[in-house]
Amino acid sequence: MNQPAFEDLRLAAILDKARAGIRLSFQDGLTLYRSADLLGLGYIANLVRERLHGSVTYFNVNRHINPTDVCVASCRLCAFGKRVRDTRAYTMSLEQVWETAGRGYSEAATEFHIVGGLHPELTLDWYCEMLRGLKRRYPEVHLKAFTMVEVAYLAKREKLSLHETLARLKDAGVDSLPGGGAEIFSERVRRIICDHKIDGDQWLETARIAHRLGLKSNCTMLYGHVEADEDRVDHLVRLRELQDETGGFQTFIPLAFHPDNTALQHIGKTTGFADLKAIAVARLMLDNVPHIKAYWVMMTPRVAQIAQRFGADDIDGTIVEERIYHDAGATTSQSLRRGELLDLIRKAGREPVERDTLYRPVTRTETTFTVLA
Ligand code: V47
Repeated sequence: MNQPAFEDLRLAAILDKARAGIRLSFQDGLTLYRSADLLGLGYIANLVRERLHGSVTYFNVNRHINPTDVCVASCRLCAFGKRVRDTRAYTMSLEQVWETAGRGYSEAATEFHIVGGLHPELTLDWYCEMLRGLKRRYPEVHLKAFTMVEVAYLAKREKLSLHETLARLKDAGVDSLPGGGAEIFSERVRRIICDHKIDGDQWLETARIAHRLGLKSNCTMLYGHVEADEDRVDHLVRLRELQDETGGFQTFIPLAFHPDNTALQHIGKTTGFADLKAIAVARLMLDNVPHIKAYWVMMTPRVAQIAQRFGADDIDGTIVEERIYHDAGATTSQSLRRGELLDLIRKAGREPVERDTLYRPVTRTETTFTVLA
C-alpha cells in the first residue's frame, strides 16, 4: 500500500490504525497534538474524511439569531455577554425575534441557529412562545436552538428537571441543539475561563438527555487559551464516550479562542497552523462523530476552505448576522451568500452539497427549498 514518507515517524503507526479503523488512544491524541508534521496529520485525516464523505463538502443556508446578550455568567472567555444593567445590553421582544428571523429570508434559510446569554428574567414560557411563533411563521425552517448551558440554566431557574425542560422545548419547536458552551471540560481550565458555567459533566448530562429524547445536537471544543494538550485530548475522549452511548452528536466544531474585548485579552490569537491541526486531530480522534465542521466565521473562509483537505467535510452556512465572534474581534464578514460558499468549496476541489440541519440534501430556488428525504 502507498506509504507516505512522514517527517514525524510516529505518524506511521497512526496511519496504520486509521487505515484499519482502529480507535486512537489518549496517547495517540497527545502525539497528534504534539506533532509539527501538519501535512502528515492532514494526509491521515483527509484519508478518513474521504472514506466517510468522499469529495463532498456540506453547507447550509442558515440564519443566526441571538435574542439577548444579557448573561449572568460573566465568562472570561466571552465578549458577547453583558450584565442586565449594562447600557449596551439588548434583549429582543418576541416580535423582534420573529422579524429578525425573516430578514434575509429571500434566500430561503433551512435553519435558524438560536443562542443567547443566560438572562435572569426570561422564562421558559417566553422561550416556548418564541419557538411557537417561529414555527407558525416559518414552518419549514429547522430550529437548532439553545446550548446545553442555556438549557441547564432554564431548568435550574424553573426548578424543572433537564428532561422536563428539554421535553417542553422540543414540544414548542426545538428540532436539534447547537454545540456551544462545552468549552473545555477540564475543571482546572473552566475555573479560569468560565467559572460560573455548568461543569463538563453537567454539559454532557444535558446532551445525554437531549439525545435520549431524540434530539440530535452538535458538540464543540474551545481551544487556544490556557488549556494543555492533555485537556484537549481529554475533552475529545469524553465526547467520544458519550457518542458511543447515544449516537446523538452530528457534528464536531473546534472553536478557536478570539481574545479581543474579553478578560483574557493578553492571550494571543490562534494560528492557521493550530486551526488546521485542530480539525485534523478531531477527525482522527472522533471516529464515531459523522461530521467535522470548519466554521468559516471563526477560521476565516480562506482557512476553512483549506480545512476541507485536512479532515473537515462541512463549512457551516450563510449565517447572515454573527455576534459572538464579531464582539470578540473576528474580522471575517458577517455573512456569505450561497454562491460564495459554492465557489469556496468548488475551488478546494470539493463537491458542494447543500444540506438541511440533519444532513439531508436540499434542492432549491432562490426563495423556496425542498429537502430530499
Ligand atoms: O458557546 C464564546 C464560543 C460558542 C468566544 O452547533 C467563543 O453548528 C471564541 O457554539 N472566542 C458559540 N469562542 C458558537 C458555537 C457554534 C458556532 C457555529 C456553529 C455551531 C453549531 C455552534 O462560541 C460559545 C463559546 O463556546 N465563544 N466567546 C470567544 N471570545
